Amino acid sequence: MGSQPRLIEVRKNVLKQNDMTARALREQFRAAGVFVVSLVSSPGSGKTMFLEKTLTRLRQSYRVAALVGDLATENDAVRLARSQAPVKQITTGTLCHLEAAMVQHALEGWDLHNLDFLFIENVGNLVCPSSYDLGEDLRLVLISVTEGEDKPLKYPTIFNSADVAVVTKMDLAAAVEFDWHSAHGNIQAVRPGMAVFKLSAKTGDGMDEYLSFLATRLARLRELAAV
Ligand SMILES: Nc1nc2c(ncn2[C@@H]2O[C@H](COP(=O)(O)OP(=O)(O)OP(=O)(O)O)[C@@H](O)[C@H]2O)c(=O)[nH]1
Ligand SMILES: [Mg+2]
Repeated sequence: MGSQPRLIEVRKNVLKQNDMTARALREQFRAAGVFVVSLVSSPGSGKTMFLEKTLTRLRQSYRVAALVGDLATENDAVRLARSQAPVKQITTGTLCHLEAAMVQHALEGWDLHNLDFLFIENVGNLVCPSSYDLGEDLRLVLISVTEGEDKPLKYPTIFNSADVAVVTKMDLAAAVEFDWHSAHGNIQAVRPGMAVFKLSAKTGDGMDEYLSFLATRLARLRELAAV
């Protein structure tokens, strides 16, 4: 009982420090004109496969790179590197989320002016990453059809901290009797008006719409910078 207020105080300070670092990162990203997207989801939703396809497709027209967080392995960085884009792994040890300072550290030596898009795959977790700003322009939350339509209702904080949602593994929708209207309704109940894309990273169906959305957001960023 007695230790609880102190724990809350320590947590507040950690978050405050993270917000300050995230603000510095955001300024750095703005100055370089790079559009930064972070990806959050539960373990195994398909972040890495989706990101590998995204990097491969965008690389044809844009300069792209990625950071990827994982507790213990470098597996995802190895997979993402198949896209030929520059990729760096951040291993968090026991931490279930990335923090702004880890992103800052991982970017040391990278000239952000040479990039159009930077992607950050967070550690697979639907709870921990929600309170940690990474300085990103867009936070994207993924859910896959195999997880159940109720996940937005059960994990509202992560959906509230995100800007767009992607429902992936649509190629498996029929097999698991996925109910799109229910899932979409639950996302809207938690975060009214949120843009939702449905796609399959495996087959590529639905990727075009999402990729043009990203292109539009980058163009808007560049227009604002030119004013
Ligand atoms: N059928 C199908 N399988 C997919 C799709 N996307 C990913 N998968 C599979 O789902 C499994 C998990 O995918 P990952 O990309 O590793 O998921 P992740 O979210 O990066 O996982 P963590 O980093 O461990 O949190 C793999 O076996 C993928 O091949 C998809 O669109 N369709
Ligand atoms: Mg992954």
